[in-house]
Amino acid sequence: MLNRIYNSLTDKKQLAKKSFAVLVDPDKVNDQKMAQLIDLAVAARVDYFLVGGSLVISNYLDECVQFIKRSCNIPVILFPGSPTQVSKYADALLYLSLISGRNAELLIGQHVVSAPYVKQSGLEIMSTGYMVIDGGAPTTVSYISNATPLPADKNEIAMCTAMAGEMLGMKLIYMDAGSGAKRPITESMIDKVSQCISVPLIIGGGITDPEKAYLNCKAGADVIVVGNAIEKDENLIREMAEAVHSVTVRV
Ligand code: 1GP
Repeated sequence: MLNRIYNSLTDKKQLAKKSFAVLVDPDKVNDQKMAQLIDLAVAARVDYFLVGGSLVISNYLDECVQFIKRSCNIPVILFPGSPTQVSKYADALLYLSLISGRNAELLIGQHVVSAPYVKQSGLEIMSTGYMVIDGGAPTTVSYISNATPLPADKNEIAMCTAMAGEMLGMKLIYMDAGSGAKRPITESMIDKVSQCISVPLIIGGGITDPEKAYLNCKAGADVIVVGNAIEKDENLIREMAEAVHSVTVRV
């Protein structure tokens, strides 16, 4: 199995280089919008596109991924809200298990049902311990997952959850306050978790300004994901990418 994308993540982590990922929700874009986003992302040296959402209502997933692949060399990583969101045209797939919740379907059930289909896709599969952290208000992911988010001030629970995920063999940990979260994940939680795991740590949900992205990286995030704020102002791509890439050494 190919490990190209995962190796890029671990190589950057070893060099203390931070990555910036733009999250694209296929329901909210079209070819014209994608063309603009791609131009800005290429100019800003964005590291990855994440494509997916808790709900995907339109049929634009395959087209969206193909459009990105035709237009630039930025790798496309699927961030699926359900097993139907698999596109063979992407480079890799975050194989998410919701380890912060106790919903057996999202821990393992849906994986069992879709395993042959996912394998046949030929995608690089990156097992990911997905942790939904309380972001101050119900988000689509917290509702859809039917699982209680991890309390925002319980750093020790987050730490133990991430450690358990890593020891179970997960290759990435993704802590997410949910799209459009009122309160993004705190630096103290990121610090606590990042010190106890050695796999790359992805952080997203409610990050709306470059300063927050910078502080998250300083605290130990390896990849920053921004979706909502860029949907509102795509010029943020450049500022966010600059902020993330300016962090090279962890404090
Ligand atoms: C959501 O982590 C992502 O799953 C990104 O969140 O849309 O709030 O940037 P935003």
